[in-house]
Amino acid sequence: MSTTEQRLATPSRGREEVTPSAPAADAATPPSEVPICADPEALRGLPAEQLPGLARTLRRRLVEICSLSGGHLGPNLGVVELTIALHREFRSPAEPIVFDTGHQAYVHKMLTGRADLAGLRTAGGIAGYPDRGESAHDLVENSHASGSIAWAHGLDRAHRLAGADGAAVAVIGDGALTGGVGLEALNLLAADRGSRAVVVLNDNTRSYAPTVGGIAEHLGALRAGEVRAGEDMFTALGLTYVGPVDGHDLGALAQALTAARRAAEDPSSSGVLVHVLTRKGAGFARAESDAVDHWHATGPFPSRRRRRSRRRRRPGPRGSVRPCSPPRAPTSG
Ligand SMILES: Cc1ncc(C[n+]2csc(CCOP(=O)(O)OP(=O)(O)O)c2C)c(N)n1
Ligand SMILES: [Mg+2]
Repeated sequence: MSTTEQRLATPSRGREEVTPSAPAADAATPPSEVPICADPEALRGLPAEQLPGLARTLRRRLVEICSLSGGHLGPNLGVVELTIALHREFRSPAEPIVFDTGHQAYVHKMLTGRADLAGLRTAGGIAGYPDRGESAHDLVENSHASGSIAWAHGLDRAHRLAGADGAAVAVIGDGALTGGVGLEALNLLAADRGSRAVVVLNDNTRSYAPTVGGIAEHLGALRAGEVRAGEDMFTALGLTYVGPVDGHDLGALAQALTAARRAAEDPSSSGVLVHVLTRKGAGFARAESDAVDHWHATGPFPSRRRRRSRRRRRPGPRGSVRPCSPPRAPTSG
């Protein structure tokens, strides 16, 4: 058993206050919750002003569900806004979104027919990683880090050869980007003119621990404004660089992803890289303030909110799922 697997299997977290909130430290009144829309087409039709409320519901449910089953809570709390924005800009599954490693795909699952992550990480339940048997939106079954850029680029090439439209997206963390397979794929993508692959770099400055090395320092300099867009390593390689963008600002994300799509569709350009800044554990104080790993992975933990929620649920079901369309039935498992 790996260290992560051990942590996932062990009730490793003490009793805590579960108060998922808006991610900005200085956020004013939190928005009213909006039920989870588990159909990406309906999600694209939601008015933008409802999205902060949707993000709030997703965070509450992530905490409730992981308190029961354990899981990769910190990484998923960090990509709530990013995943919403990705599914609004790109038409999955025709425009595939490949999550690197796949440990941060819970929100993607919740927005694609699996709002309650039923039976997360248990036999017959929703898997902790993308699973082709669960949904057409899970194109790649992974768990191994650093492969997403090659996957997205390969899917993009296949689409172009078949005369199909649209982009293919890789969502890769700053940690996974430093893996050799990721850098190999970036090397090929940077010189492939006409590519419509978009690499979304989810930079939260860490894997379990802070990411180290020259790339981490370069990303830090971009974040700090010491290196400007255009002077970055991605542009130097031949990619189009978009960013850095606040990964918890839904408006800024929408703009950046639209700009990335436009650049990707330019036949004279090769791949595009969008540099997105997020915080692992965002919106859940205990995870955000955890200096060790920001709750990268947790076992089940006690949750007062869960108990309150359970009491409220009786006798009728508590609605966290928008009745916009029935969840897509899993094709198996
Ligand atoms: C080849 C390989 N090495 C190591 C791991 C263990 N692992 C799982 S998640 C993770 C952290 C990845 O960090 P990052 O890509 O920055 O994603 P984040 O968790 O920050 O979203 C690692 C090292 C793995 N899954 N595959
Ligand atoms: Mg990271």
